Amino acid sequence: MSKPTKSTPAYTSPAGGWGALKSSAKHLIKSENAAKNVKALLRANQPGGFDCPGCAWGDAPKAGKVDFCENGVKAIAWEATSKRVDADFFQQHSITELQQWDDHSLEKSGRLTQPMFFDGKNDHYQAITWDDAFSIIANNLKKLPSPNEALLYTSGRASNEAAYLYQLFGRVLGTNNFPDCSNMCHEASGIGMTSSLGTGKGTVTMADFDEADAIFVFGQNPGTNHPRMLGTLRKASKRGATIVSINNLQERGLQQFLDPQSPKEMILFTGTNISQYYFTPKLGGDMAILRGVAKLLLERFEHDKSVLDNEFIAAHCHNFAAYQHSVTATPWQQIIDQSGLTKADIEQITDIYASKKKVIFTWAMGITQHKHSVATIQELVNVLLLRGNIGKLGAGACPVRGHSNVQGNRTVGINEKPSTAFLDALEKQYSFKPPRENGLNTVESLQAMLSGQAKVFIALGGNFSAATPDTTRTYQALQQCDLTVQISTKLNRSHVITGKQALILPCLGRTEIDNQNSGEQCITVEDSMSMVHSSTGQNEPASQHLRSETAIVAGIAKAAVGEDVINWTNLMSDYSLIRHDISKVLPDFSDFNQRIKIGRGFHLENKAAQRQWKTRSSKAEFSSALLPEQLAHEVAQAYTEKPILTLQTLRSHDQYNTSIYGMDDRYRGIYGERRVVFVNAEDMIKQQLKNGDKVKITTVSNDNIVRSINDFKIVEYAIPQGCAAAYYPETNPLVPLESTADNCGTPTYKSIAVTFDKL
Ligand SMILES: Nc1nc2c(c(=O)[nH]1)N[C@H]1C(S)=C(S)[C@@H](COP(=O)(O)OP(=O)(O)OC[C@H]3O[C@@H](n4cnc5c(=O)[nH]c(N)nc54)[C@H](O)[C@@H]3O)O[C@H]1N2
Ligand SMILES: Nc1nc2c(c(=O)[nH]1)N[C@H]1C(S)=C(S)[C@@H](COP(=O)(O)OP(=O)(O)OC[C@H]3O[C@@H](n4cnc5c(=O)[nH]c(N)nc54)[C@H](O)[C@@H]3O)O[C@H]1N2
Ligand SMILES: [Mo]
Repeated sequence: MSKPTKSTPAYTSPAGGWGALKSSAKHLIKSENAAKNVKALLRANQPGGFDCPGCAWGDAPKAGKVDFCENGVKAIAWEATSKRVDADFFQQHSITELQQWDDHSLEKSGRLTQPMFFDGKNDHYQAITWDDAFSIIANNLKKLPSPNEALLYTSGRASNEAAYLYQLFGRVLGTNNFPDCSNMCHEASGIGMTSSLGTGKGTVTMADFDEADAIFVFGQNPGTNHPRMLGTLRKASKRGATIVSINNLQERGLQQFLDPQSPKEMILFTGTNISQYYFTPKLGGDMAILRGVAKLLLERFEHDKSVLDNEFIAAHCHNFAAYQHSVTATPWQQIIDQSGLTKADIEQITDIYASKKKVIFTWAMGITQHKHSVATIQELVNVLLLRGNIGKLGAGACPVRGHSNVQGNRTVGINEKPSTAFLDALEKQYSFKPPRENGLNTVESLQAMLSGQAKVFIALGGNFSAATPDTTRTYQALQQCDLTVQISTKLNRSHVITGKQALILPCLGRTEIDNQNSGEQCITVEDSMSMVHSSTGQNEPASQHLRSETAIVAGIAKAAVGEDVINWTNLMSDYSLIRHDISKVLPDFSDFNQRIKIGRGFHLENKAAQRQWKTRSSKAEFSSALLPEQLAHEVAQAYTEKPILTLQTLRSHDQYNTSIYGMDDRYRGIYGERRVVFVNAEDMIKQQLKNGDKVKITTVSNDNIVRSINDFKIVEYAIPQGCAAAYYPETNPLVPLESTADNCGTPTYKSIAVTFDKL
């Protein structure tokens, strides 16, 4: 197990606690709308209130108890700012000028208030009516020789209703080109789990966390990205469950947490220890750890038959023999080299795992954004299967989603590779022929734009230009489009990196009241535990010109494909009609409108959790992939003489993806800056670098493209040798477009081979 080194983060208080309260208060006050925000917060994640737009962690089941966190406060305050980006703003600032602003300054300018058009001639966006905006989109779409030259991106904040209408529009138009943020996020979890378990979703609910004997947290930083999960882990830890963290960095939130919602802890200033065990592998080393655990379990099984759940394996699993063979064939030296842990560490992990009856594995981007992510997720599942840890209370697989409704978006059809069953259901419900060939994912969409095969880009939320890899080429791709359209709440990079023409369509946020012809509307979302619940905005809209995402999608659809097949006007006037349609197309949503009225909604059935396997063999599949022959730095060594580090790109405590709330990363001891790179002391000596030195970081690749970012400050940090870390999106220019996960297409944001040049 890793010992804290001399360069452990400067933050020594528990995560949460007074630091979190102080920071929440600061962000509330800075939002200049403090009273409104406090009122809004009390409605977050409550029956009749709105679903926090912060993250996709499940809700605490107790109604009436406040259920928000420091970073939820930031998300809500960020949306409810009193600042406005209106037509005057765009008159004052040209697009060329705005391109020079940093991401923080762009978003901080405030909420977008009215539709704006860049006509390709004048360097300023100009006000436009909604109808004219819809006509411009329709004309551009109609001009395309094929509907497959259109790309319909979705970020995971859109409601189920808006997302459903959006995919329906695309399919009536004739394309399955639905690149989405999932392609950059948990895609590998969906692919790996579907092949192994027949479901792409987590198999646990909140009730399982109350029963688990042990919870293993892989490649995830909940203290920042899912703070409400720390409440769940705290509760589990307090009742004696063992929590094991496996993370490249020693994240503060995974060590100690002081719950700001516990008066006793706050007054006594005594946090709860979260992880009893903490292991810090090399980047991309998790599959090797898991393979080591499997190897030990199989060895121990020779003497002790209780080590594996034989009955479960015999009754429910397929391909066990092939897996055994693959495990036996994996040498220990490879396991140790790739994981960066010792054999004793792996023995200890195995001891803990084998001594617990009910175990949950959770994971996030530290697992999903590597070249061998799919195989790693399949190995997580393999190890769970060995001891029957799927489909019993207190056990299971839990990919912790990112955006608050990214899981729901997929459920209702945002998928470039839709299932035949889903398309059949659409065809039956609406009597039209949806396109059957697969569409393009995020990286493929960029490639299609670059090669001139895609010309119109529409984004339902998000910040595509900043979130995607290979920034220089991404910009070029977008700039080659005839038209780029952004449906957004706040100004961001994607509004100023435009196609030949561009539209900004400003929408209501999750926290705002949504009035349509039939009255006030609620929307629905699905969290990481597959709980579907309704969300009703409370705040007055930021501007009277805003439309809801659903109404904007309906407006585009009506102009582009007319109302012969679908009556868009009708559907947008009353969202319960959309939910009615969803219940017809997706059987799991039967009685949708009724079921969301009860408590905090309903659970979507998960067959794997009931030990029914929707796989080819109708059993849970052991996957027998071998460990990768080489990791990123080993591959890169052939292309340079210089010392190579593997860089992971991650989130600071003061950001939500590309939305930069502030310049601090409290738990990692960083204040007032973001252009920093965390490096191990030994590597600094090897490269003759000192704390505070400025470096140029360059990607090592063999494609003759130079990818460099300048002016990054070296920070000595407790990180395994050979690894480095820096914030996204500043580092996105380093990620080659072609560097994607095998069988999945997710950019390898967590393992980029780089070199440093001292400036
Ligand atoms: N406040 C806030 N909340 C958020 C977000 C946000 O930006 N801000 N983003 C949302 C979204 S879309 C997502 S997807 C999630 C992201 O949630 P996370 O996945 O927690 O996000 P990252 O910051 O990318 O952190 C990755 C973590 O994995 C570790 N790690 C990296 N590589 C490896 C590895 O190879 N092995 C292991 N074992 N660990 C590794 C890193 O040290 C880090 O702790 O959060 C969601 N919630
Ligand atoms: N290097 C690197 N790159 C990464 C990652 C990484 O770890 N490293 N992580 C990847 C991951 S996991 C993800 S999910 C993607 C995120 O990619 P995206 O989802 O595309 O990006 P966000 O930054 O979440 O989008 C922020 C913008 O969304 C808009 N917005 C906010 N709320 C709403 C709303 O309610 N409705 C609408 N219509 N718009 C809204 C605002 O205008 C805001 O500027 O980034 C990926 N990129
Ligand atoms: Mo994400």
